[in-house]
Amino acid sequence: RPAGLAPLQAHSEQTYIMVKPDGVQRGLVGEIISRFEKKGFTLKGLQMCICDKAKAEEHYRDLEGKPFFPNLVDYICSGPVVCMVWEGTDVVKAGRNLIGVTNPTDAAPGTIRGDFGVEVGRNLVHGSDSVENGEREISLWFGGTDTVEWEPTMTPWIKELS
Ligand code: IDP
Ligand code: MG
Repeated sequence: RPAGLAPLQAHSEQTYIMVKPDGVQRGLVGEIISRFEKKGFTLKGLQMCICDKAKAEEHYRDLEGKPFFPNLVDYICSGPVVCMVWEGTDVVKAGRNLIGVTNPTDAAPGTIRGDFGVEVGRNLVHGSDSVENGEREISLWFGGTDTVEWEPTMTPWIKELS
């Protein structure tokens, strides 16, 4: 930056992204990770687990009372999920753009749900809807401990601002 100009701040933040059981069973884990990697985001946490009912209910607590809630909890607990923390500029919003809208029927081609999904109850992947919910979800799934501090050497080729 030229002298005298304050450094500009990029909106670097983290989001919680999860490949749901249908995405794992359909062999789309690599595809989904690849889309976030190629976009230029940084993987800061990665683990696999089988979710229990209590955790699924906590994760989706804002949707408790919806008619589809019991099926949603069963779906999320129906097989292994791949849990990830991704970091980057505006990654919460950009991550949801990569994923596509909730119903795969309406999701644009080029998005994960638009390219691979058919029904709202099998929409392959989760992404946090706000920075605050991202923080809540990361601490729920990662306990705040299992993420990794690192910075890719290519960062200056992805981000003008730091
Ligand atoms: P999002 O995943 O796009 O943020 P939310 O409204 O937060 O969408 O809903 C969480 C999840 O609940 C969805 O991804 C989908 O799996 C499921 N879901 C949402 N609406 C419906 C519905 O109308 N029928 C069945 N499942 C639904
Ligand atoms: Mg949501």
